[in-house]
Amino acid sequence: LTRRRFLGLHFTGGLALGVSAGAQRRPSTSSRPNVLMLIADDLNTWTGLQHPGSAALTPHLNRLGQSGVVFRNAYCASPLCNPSRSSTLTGIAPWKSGVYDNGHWWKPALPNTLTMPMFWRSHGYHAAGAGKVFHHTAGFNPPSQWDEFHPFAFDDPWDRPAENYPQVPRTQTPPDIPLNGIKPMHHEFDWGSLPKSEQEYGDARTVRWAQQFLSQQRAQPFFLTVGLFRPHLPWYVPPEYFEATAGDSFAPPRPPDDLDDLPKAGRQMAAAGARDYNSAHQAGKWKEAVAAYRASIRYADELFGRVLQALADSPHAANTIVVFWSDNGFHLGEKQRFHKSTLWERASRVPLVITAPGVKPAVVDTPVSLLDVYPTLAALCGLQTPQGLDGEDRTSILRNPKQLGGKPAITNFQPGNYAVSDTRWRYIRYRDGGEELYDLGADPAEWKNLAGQPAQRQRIAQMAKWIPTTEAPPVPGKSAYRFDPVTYSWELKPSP
Ligand SMILES: [Ca+2]
Repeated sequence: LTRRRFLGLHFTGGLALGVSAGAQRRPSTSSRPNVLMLIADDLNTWTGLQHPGSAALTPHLNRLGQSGVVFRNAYCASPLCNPSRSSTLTGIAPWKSGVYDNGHWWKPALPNTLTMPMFWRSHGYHAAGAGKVFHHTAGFNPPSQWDEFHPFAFDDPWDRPAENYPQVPRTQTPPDIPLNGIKPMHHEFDWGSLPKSEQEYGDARTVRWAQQFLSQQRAQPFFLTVGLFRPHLPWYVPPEYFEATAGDSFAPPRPPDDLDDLPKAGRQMAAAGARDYNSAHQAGKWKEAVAAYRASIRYADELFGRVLQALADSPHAANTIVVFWSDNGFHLGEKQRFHKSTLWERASRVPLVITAPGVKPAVVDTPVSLLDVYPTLAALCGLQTPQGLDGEDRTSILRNPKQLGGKPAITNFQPGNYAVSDTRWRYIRYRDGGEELYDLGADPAEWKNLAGQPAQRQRIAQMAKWIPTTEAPPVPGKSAYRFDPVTYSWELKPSP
């Protein structure tokens, strides 16, 4: 036995002995499992967890799925970084908090809310984070949330203006940017390999820090969150990942008439993400863009694999819950657009895996929400779920994976726009009353909007009942505040 292994056995064995043997760890926390939360950014369902055609991209996530519970029908509460992450990490739905957009700071809106790291800290855990956990622009990651936090290093500091990224050093844009050759370049829309070693990529740095963290023996249980920026744009990854996916010619089918049966609000939502898609298309590089996104998935998987290997090699392997999720999905041409911020499956259905000591591997089709992560992890740790959370404790599904939930999953984007997802049907209703209904059993890509069919009125009425009947008004936007990144405080400007 190596020393590390020995410590691992000692730690595990100490759980039962902790109280009677007078171990140094506090009895109230010594038997708690650790939590390792892994977060991907803009990773859609193109992993082996939900899409067999993508299994080769994600060997490490596939293995994680085989050792835990894969939620095939998991949905974000909002298909955009900040409202998704803020709602998952606070447990408060966007329509309750009013945090609907990336311009909505959650902390001044919810000053007394116990976020996930704060909740676990309040129960004696050491809360550590690395990379992108809360949204990555200034004002979303208060240092008060963490015992320790390792910040994310951007691969494109030249594209990070001071007002949003005061912590990023100002640099000149290198002359060969954009690497994809598509000009004029719009913010972040680029892909290629940067002239630096793999170890210097921002996500690789995040992962090295996490590996180091996991290798250490600890007196307290930990709540460790590791958030990668990939496969978020720009798709800058080392060349070996482009090479690894070069033979992967996967591209999503795009019927030319796909938008014809959408209501006006749906067509507007499609159009809002069309610019970069059109520019890639006009440059003859749509498939190259798809391949670059997939190379970024391949790299993210490799990095998550390193963290999981570090856990397996650590003293904590037998007593750590692992949860993996992505904040939202991503369009690669479906609905003739790129990006997120839609209520279709491509942007709102996400990967979600939970592994925990004593929980048997399973695949679950019951729809769940990322809002369920917080109460479910709390219950798995034996902690009283905080009051006022909008998600549900799903540990009963972990114990009985065939159990069908009674409720569909709700996804919101901006006030008044909602999607309702059950195991087979998806209903979308926009603020102006526009509707879509899809039979995912027959039409998983949501090409045929059935909402106009009289035979579907009853189904629509049943599904519409799940849409919140009251919603919080949007919180004040960034322009309403003076934010000080040094003291991490907000002051409402006087109304004009
Ligand atoms: Ca995102």
